[in-house]
Formats: sequence, C-alpha cells, structure tokens
Amino acid sequence: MSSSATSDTGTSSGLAQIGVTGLAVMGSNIARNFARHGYTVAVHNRSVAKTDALIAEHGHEGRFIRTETIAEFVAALERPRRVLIMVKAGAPTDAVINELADAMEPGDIIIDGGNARYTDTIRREQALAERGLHFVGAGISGGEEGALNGPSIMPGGPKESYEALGPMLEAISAHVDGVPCCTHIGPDGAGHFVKMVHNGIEYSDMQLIGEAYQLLRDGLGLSAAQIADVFTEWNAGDLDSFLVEITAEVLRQVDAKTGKPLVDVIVDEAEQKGTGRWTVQSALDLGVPVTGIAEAVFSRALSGSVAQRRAAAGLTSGTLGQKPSDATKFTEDVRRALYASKIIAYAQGFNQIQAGSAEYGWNVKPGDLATIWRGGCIIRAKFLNRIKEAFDADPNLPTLIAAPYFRDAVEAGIDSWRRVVVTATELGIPVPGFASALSYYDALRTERLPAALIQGLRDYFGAHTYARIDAPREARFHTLWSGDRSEVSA
Ligand code: NBP
Repeated sequence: MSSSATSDTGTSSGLAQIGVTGLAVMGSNIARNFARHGYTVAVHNRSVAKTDALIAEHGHEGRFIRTETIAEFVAALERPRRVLIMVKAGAPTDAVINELADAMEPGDIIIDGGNARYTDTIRREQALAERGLHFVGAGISGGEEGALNGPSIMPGGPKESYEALGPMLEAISAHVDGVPCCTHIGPDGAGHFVKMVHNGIEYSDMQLIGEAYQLLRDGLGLSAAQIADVFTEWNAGDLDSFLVEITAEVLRQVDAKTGKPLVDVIVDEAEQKGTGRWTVQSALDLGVPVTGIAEAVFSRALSGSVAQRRAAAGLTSGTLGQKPSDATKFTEDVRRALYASKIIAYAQGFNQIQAGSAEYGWNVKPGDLATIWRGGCIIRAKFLNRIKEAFDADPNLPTLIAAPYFRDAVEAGIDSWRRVVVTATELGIPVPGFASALSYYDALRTERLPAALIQGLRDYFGAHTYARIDAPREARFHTLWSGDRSEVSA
C-alpha cells in the first residue's frame, strides 16, 4: 500500500502533482528537487529498496508519497497525471513507458528525462499519441548535482504538454539572472536532439581543454598544480565556464595513495556513453561538418585503442622543434587558441541544431538554447550570453563566427591559434581539436576550395556532372572524358 512520507500533502486531494519513477542518482535527486520546491512527489522504483532509501534519507525534505507498484504510483497522482521517467536509456525506458501507458488515461503526460536517442523519442511520441497520451522527451543536463540543485532542462513534445508541465520544470531548473534554464524546445524529439548536440559540444569542449593541458604540460613542462593555476586564471576571463573551473580542481587534486597529482595516476583512456557518437552520426546524416565533435569522439576512441597505441609506442617523432622560450607568451597563445577553437565547436553545434530543426520542422530557436545553457548544465559558460545576443540580432545567423563579437574574438586570436598549431606540430604534440577547428575556419573563409577538382574527378570517373561558376547553379554539365573532351549539358 502507498504511504505518505509526511503527514501533510501539497494538494487538497492529497494526491501528488508529479511522479518520478527510476530512483537512481538522477531520479532521486530530481524527486528531491521537486519536493524542495513544495511539490508533492509520488516516488517509484522497480526495486523498492531505492524508494525506501530515498524516503529514509530525504523524506524530511518535502512531501513524498511512497509507492511500490505502478498501479499505486499512478493512483497517487492528480490528473492530468505527470510522470517523469529517469531510468536507463533504451530498452528499460520502453519497458517502463509500456507499463505506465497501460495504467494511465488519455490526457496524462509521460516525460522521459533520460538520455534517449531523439529518434526513439519521435517513435515513442507517435505511439503514445495514438493512445491519447502526451509524451515529452526532455533532455536534462547537469549531472547529479544539477538534478538536485537546478539542472538545465530541454523539453520537447506537444506545446499543450508544456503548458501543464512548464511551470514545474522551470521552477526546479537552474536560474540565471532570474531566467529559468528551461524552455519548450519544439515538438517530438526536439528536446532530446538538442540535448544530444549539447553533449556533443561538451565532448568537444573537454577535448580542447585536454589539448590545452597537454600543450602546457609537454610544451612548457608545467606541473599539474601549475596548470591548475593557469586554468583558474583563465576562468576569470572570456573562458569563464564550469568545465574550465573544474579542470583546475581536478588538476589540483592529489592522490592520497601515492602523493602524486591524481591526473597522473588515472588511466589515459577516455570512455564514451554514446551521445557524442550519436551527435556525429546525426551530423553525417544531416551533412553538417561538426569536425570538432567528431575529433573529440575519435580522440576518445584513439585513447582506448590500446593495441595500436602499444604497437606505435617508440615510433620515431622525426626531428622535433625547440620548446617555446617565452612561457608567458605561449600560455597566452594557448588561451586564445582554446577560445577560438571553442567558438568553432559551438558554431558547428548550433549549425547542426539549425539543420536538425529544418529537417524535422521543429522551429528551434538557437537563442533560447544559449539562454537555457547558461546555468545548470555541464557546458554552462559566460560566453553563452554572447551567443544569445548574436542570435537575437540575427535569428538566421548562418554561422556564429560571422557575428561581430565572435568575428572579433577569432580575429584577436588567429595569430596565436596558428602559432599554437605550428608549435604543437613541431613538438609532436597531438592537437586534433585545435588543428581541425583552425582548418574548418580556414576552409570557410577560403574563396576557392579544392572541391572544384573533386567535382572534376567525380565527373571523370562517374559522370557525376558539375555546376559552372558562369551558369545558374541548377544547370549541370559533363565533359566527354573518354570522347573528344568537349562539354555537354547534362
Ligand atoms: P541509470 O542510468 O544507472 O539507471 C538506473 C535506473 O534504471 C534504476 O532506477 C533502475 O532500477 C532502472 N531500471 C533499469 Br537499469 N532497468 C529497468 C527496467 N527494465 N525497468 C524499470 N527500471 C529499470 O540511472 P541514472 O544515472 O540516475 O540516470 C537516469 C537517466 O538519466 C539515464 O537515462 C541517464 O542517461 C540520464 N542522465 C544521467 C546523467 C548523469 O549524470 N548520471 C545526466 C543526465 C542524464 P533498479 O534500481 O530497480 O535497478
């Protein structure tokens, strides 16, 4: 039987305004967040031990209704029922959705707050809509700390669902300058798509930070503690962000067992849970060059290519260059290169969101995303205010680097950026993120790309045709390569 953890309830009916099922770290912290904001929360987990642990340890934080079965859980909710699922993405989410859908009634709302793939969200929404149920795929960022104290929330799904749900989600989200880090992103899979790209940008951000660390370590010979100080200093300027802040903390951590910096005893093989990979797969389908995110995903894969790394250990570096003689100047160069590369990563991620939105008809507003990513989430950063300003000024901005603020920032850093990539190459330090971001920038600004030659080659061996610079773009031409090499209209 259900029992209330406390004697009073938030609603006159005694029912809960929201239910949370899946009480591992994320779900239990979000349930507590709702309760701390005065909502009565029905809680449920497949194995009841997690439910009991939540009530025992945190029942005093607000009004919880403990339930053991899905029937009890659903019965504990006021209508329209709102249930947030926080279980493992994939098959477990489908299992829970099916069980809930059988017990719920038309008009009720199921929210999936897990890291679902957006195509799954589109499928699930269609299936539930046929049963009269609302389904909201909501991306939630901020990890366990954010879940408890205010995450960034990216809900998709029908607009009507947001009307019933939005105020509650906004209340528990992070707030920056009084503005909630939660807004309706768009229909069906829009929320999870945007969360996926957010995670892709996060991959890129971390890769670039990793490269900056390695440049300072191997290029200047700085210790982890010294590099921590550099990151702390950087965090006071344009690079001010959660990830730069915690980089200093991680670098400063000393391993209790060995007395060495913790970073020096951690195995250098980075893991990935899938959202970065999904971002790149989706970008390939959409034809959007998210080179920074792709390099980040591949760099993690390379770090885990143990057999190849072992086989290549000791291979020649060739003649290496001199280490930078002016440490202060090189450190500033790395800072500027990091900032410029980071701008490229965000420019690419926003392009992917624009392309996804166009493909699926979501009408996502990029400026809104910059707003809700300012707090709560892992990629929160001061410069998101600048991204918002750029999209406010031009909602159809083709690329962030064309906006005045970012154009100026890249211009201010371009010489440093080139010096860093050259120095890294001369010293044999891998910088796939910095180098590919610079190449992307150079390619975008290059007047004539070698794509013309590629089109010529494709026409030669496959009669794939080409457009001419002196004819309308839709007109196609073919050269009779194996004939008299005259040109014909295709
Ligand atoms: P996990 O992803 O580790 O999932 C554990 C939960 O799933 C437990 O409540 C478990 O129940 C439940 N579950 C599983 Br596994 N299979 C089930 C099934 N067949 N039926 C019902 N319940 C099932 O938890 P988490 O780390 O708290 O993350 C929850 C969601 O939030 C995930 O989708 C995750 O990707 C996403 N997310 C996580 C983070 C983060 O920082 N961790 C950040 C943002 C989003 P049990 O207790 O009975 O085994």
